Formats: sequence, structure tokens, C-alpha cells
Amino acid sequence: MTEKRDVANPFLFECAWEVANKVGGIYTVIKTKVPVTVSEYGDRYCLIGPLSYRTAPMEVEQEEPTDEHLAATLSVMREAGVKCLYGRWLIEGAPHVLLFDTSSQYGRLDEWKTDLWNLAGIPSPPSDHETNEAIVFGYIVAWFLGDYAARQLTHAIIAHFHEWQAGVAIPLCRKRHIDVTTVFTTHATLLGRYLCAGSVDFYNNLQYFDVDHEAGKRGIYHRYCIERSATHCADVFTTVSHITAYEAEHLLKRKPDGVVPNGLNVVKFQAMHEFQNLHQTSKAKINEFIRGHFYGHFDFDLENTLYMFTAGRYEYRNKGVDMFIESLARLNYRLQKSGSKMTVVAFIIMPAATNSYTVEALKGQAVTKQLRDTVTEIQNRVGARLFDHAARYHGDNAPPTPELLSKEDEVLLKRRIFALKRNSLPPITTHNMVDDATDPVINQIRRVRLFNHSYDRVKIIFHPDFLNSSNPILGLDYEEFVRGCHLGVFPSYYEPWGYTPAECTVMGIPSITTNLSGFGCFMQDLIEAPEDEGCYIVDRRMKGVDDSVNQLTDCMFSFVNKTRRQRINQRNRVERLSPLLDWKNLGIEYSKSRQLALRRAYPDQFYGEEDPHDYFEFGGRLPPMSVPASPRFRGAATPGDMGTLTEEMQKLQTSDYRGVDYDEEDSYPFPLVMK
Ligand code: G6P
Ligand code: 1S3
Repeated sequence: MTEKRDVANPFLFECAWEVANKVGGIYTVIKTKVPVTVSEYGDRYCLIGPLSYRTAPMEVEQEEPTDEHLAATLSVMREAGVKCLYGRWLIEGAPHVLLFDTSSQYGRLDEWKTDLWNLAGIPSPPSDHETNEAIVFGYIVAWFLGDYAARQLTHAIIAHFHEWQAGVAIPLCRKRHIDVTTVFTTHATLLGRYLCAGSVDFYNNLQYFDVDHEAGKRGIYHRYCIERSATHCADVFTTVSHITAYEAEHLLKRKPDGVVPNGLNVVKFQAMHEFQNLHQTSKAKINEFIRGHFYGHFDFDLENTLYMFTAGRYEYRNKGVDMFIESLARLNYRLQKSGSKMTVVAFIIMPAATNSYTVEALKGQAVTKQLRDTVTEIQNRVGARLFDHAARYHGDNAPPTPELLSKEDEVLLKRRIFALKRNSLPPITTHNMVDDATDPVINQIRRVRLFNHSYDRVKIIFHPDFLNSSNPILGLDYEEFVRGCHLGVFPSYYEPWGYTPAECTVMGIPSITTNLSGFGCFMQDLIEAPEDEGCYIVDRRMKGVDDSVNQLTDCMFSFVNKTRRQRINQRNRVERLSPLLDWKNLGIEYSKSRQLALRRAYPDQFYGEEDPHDYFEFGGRLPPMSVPASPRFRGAATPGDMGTLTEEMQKLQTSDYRGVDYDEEDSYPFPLVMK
């Protein structure tokens, strides 16, 4: 390796399938992290992703590279037929971005697949499109990095890859001895996700799974090989939470060097009441939808109605939808028994295969809109009549009030009211499902008989699509919807991080999550009594399923019994936790992982010198964070514990992620045995 590269001002390429290409949570990670990364690297930072001609024109402004080496590399690659787009990603921070069109190199797929087998022993079946994409993308990225690193010889280059889809380039960098240092961050493990979605007792058996066999049984052996090879070939390996670090150690067979928790770009309002006002205005929009959806059965008081929701990728068991629906049924029973005047409307927002909106759902919005329009017309006519009448008055005595509602208006109004009559119950879903008979969510709702009857205190609405403000039904953007709700419920079984409750927190909306989610554990580690701050954590480790369901039900029941004043106070407390989730505080974990990568690749440049970027000088502790005063924080915790990185641990001869010596498997940061 060249020893002269400048390690104090390295170049950073961050590569992920979700760069300028929204698929799921990784897009949020990358996009929200950009401002802090740009502030650290400026023009030395460039993201690399796949080129989608559908979304790129909206996301990226094309420009010519000013870096001569980059320009030369791209020119060589273009001459060889690689299509790419270089420019600025139009998001906050406006970073450089380089998108490669994988289809421009599909002609070389077989050649590269053979090479991958010869080089790394990674097989690839012919018909797995996602894997084919990952291979072509990986080969193009490695080609780019190899060419660039051979031209640009003055600065160190860090190549950071996220998730297996971007992982193929890592073994290639290693085998080809490309002079870059690599970081691999995984946001889940392939096998973990598959195993949890089945019916295995995942956490109690983690160390016993025959990983190759399990991956083979599920038809993902080749993908697993890519993930595992990226994990082992990277200079630094990180993941997003301690629970996933533990999982990765057993399923990918490498202990992560540290944890890089996911942050958000927290926008603070000037005044506290602003986010409370936003809740009020967004709630009014949800109210409108509810009036339409429940037409003909709209017999509950919106002033005493609470909106709860769950949202995310449609993974029925992993995201805890099974537990949510069961708990809603128990909540319904308890509210009925206690004679509560409150109504809960529970939304499930999870994209699934659908054909269209249901006629009933569309009709509900249409008939209530007609009613509203008619009332507005009548209101105008009544107003005009009143005005005309008052304007004619000249004497001292007030004239008798005119007849306000004309016969025609009365008939019109009756017609609209009659149109609200309905024989069916308000539907439990807004869309026609492709697999209605087998859909797990619909079937469980049927099983627990939550059919939106008048006597039900818990109503349910399954919206199997992303939210969008231009939708004819529930026409709100996701953020607006969350702000209008009262409580987010995410009782996940498999959740490496869990952005949904984190997003609730920064918007000042209380949420429920579990101690099997990265986010839940993170909050539990940092705050002494998270539930006092509106961040409820259901125990899915030490309790049996039934007890966890009861705990979740208790939690929702006590939330429903809060007064409006208590809810307002709680929202204030939740919102005050947002600095904990701000990239301005969490970004340092990424900095530390990059620093470690540089140290590993260029040890001589660090040996015996004072390093101005030495993030380890706090002994694994961050300098004091700016945190709100009231929550009680656990003193010892640090967000990512990157300070316990492997080398540091070797020095200390300890073996955990936190600098405490755990000898036994089950003395991990959390108990392993579950009921
Ligand atoms: C916000 C508004 C208040 C409103 C309240 C409703 O706090 O600023 O004016 O009364 O929301 O809260 P609720 O929990 O009943 O939706
Ligand atoms: C993954 O996305 P998911 O919903 O499939 O990555 C996210 C970002 O790190 C993380 O929040 C989530 O828990 C993982 O599961």
C-alpha cells in the first residue's frame, strides 16, 4: 500500500443500494446523515448508488466532476460502456453523488458471476434478479474504486458500504488489493430476518443455528455468502444496534467492531407550542377521513377519540402486527367493560399487494364530501337571506326572524342524509387486497372480530399502501399523519433499529416499542425511566407472548385513560428527547468507525503520533451531549460504544461491546433466556 496518503483529509465514498433510490429504512439513514457527513468531509464526500431513470431526474442535478482524477476515471469507464450520472443529490447538504446504470453492464453478468465464484467461492443462481443486480453493481463499483485509487495517490480513501446489496465490491477490493480502506455496515442480517419471520425461537437459539444449512433451506445461500464475505473482508464491520451486533456475531460469524445507531435530522421549532399546533391541524385532517370512513356509523365523539397506528414494511410477525391486533382486541374488551367513553381508531399502514381502493371506502369520502358541500351551499343561502332581511330593517323594533331553511334546502339536506344510510359496517381495509383470503393481517382482524361495530370501542383501519397527500383517501403525507396521531405502536420481534418510533419521538408523539428493537434498547440504555418520557418499551425478552400482549394492552389502556392535559404534557416530554436521536450527536459513531478503518489500513501513519481526530480519547465515552434537563439519563451509556472497538478491547483483554468483561455467553449486555 502507498504510505504517503494523507489520512487527516481522506476521501469518503459511501455506497448503498438506496442512495437516491428509496426502498426502505436505509434511504432514511443515508439521506438524514448527509448534512453531518458533508460538514465533516465537504467536497471529499461522494455517495454511490444505482441509477434509476425513474427517480434520478427528480433527485439529482447533473454536473461535471471538478476532481481531475474522478473525471478521468469516469471518462475511461464511459468509454467502456458504463452509463452513469454524476452530480449533486438534491437533498439537505447537496452532496456529490455518482449513480451507475447496472443495465449498461448486464452483458458482463456471466463473466462476473464466474469471477465471483473463482475469486470468493460465491455461487449465484441464474434467476435471482436482486442478486444479479448486486453483482453487477458491485463489479462496477470495484472497477471505479480500483481505477480512481490508482490515479488519486495523495489522499487516503475510505469506502463505506451498507447492506449486502452493496457488499460485493468489498471482497473484490480486498482480492484486488485496491488501496482503499473499507467499512461495512449491516442494517439486519438476511438469515435473521428470515428465521424470525418463521416460527423459530430466534434469540434463545442464535448460537446454535447451522447457518449454511438454514440459508440453503430458505433459498438464500448465495445472498448469505455475499453478506458474509462482505462482513469478513471489510476492514471495519459495524451494525446499527447491540441486539443486531449480537445476532451478526452468531449468524455472520464476525463480532462487529462497534455500533452506529441511526439518527435523524432533528429540526427544532423556535417555540414549543408549534409542534403541538401541528398535531392539532394534522389531527383535523384525520378527523375528516374518519367522518367519511365511518359514514352511517359515525356515532362516536371525535373529541374523545384517540388515533393509534403502526407502520412499516409488511412483515407481519417481525414488525409485531400480530401482537398489536391481539392487544387491540383485549383493549376493546377492557374499554367496553370499564364503560369508557373513549374510542380508539387503530391504523395499520403497511404496503401490500392491492388492486385498488374499495368502492365502500371511496363512497364514504364521496358522500360526506357531498354533505359538506351541500351544508356550505345552504349555509351561504341562509346567510344571504339573513343579511337581506337585516338590511331591510329601518325601525326601532327588531323584525321577526325569517324562516332560515327553505323547503328546497330541507329536501336537499334530507337527500344527503339519506345517502349516508348503509347496511354494511365501516370496512376494516381501504383497499381490495390481492390475497384477501390469505392475508395475515386481515385474517387476524377477522379472528379477533374487530369489525368496527358501534359497540366496539376500538375501531381498526388497515391501509395497505404508502401514505401520500395526493391520495383520494387518507390524503396526508406520512409525517403529517404521524403528527396527527396520538400514539405509535411498534411491538416488533425483529427490528435491528426501528425508525418508526424514533420518528415519533422527534415529532413529539409518544410510542410503544420493545426490548427486541435496537431503538427500544437504545432508549432503555440511555434513559432511566423511558416510559415516564412517553417512550414505552414492552418486554419481549423475559416474558412469554401472552404476558407481553397483556403488558402492551395495559400500556394502551392507561394511555387511553389520560386526560388531554396529560397527553399534551407527555408530548412535550417526548419531544425533549429528540437531541438523543440527532445526527449532530450520533454522527460521531460513524466518524469513529472511519477513523478505525484508517488506523487499520495505515497503522504507520498513526503510530506514536497525536491524532487530532482521536475519537477514542474519551475512553469510549462521548463528551457530554446537550440533552434536555428533565429525563434521568444513565450515566455510563454511550450511544454507539464504538469506544469498545475490537483493538481497544484486545488491549483491555475484554470481550464485549461495552468495556465490561463478560466471560459467559449469557452475560451479554442483555439476558438471553426468554420464557
Ligand atoms: C395540541 C394543541 C391543543 C389541543 C391539543 C389536542 O396540544 O396545541 O390546542 O387541545 O393538541 O390534544 P389531543 O391529545 O386531544 O389531540
Ligand atoms: C432495516 O430496515 P427494516 O425495516 O427492514 O434498516 C433500518 C435502517 O437501519 C432499520 O431501522 C430497521 O430496523 C431494519 O429493518
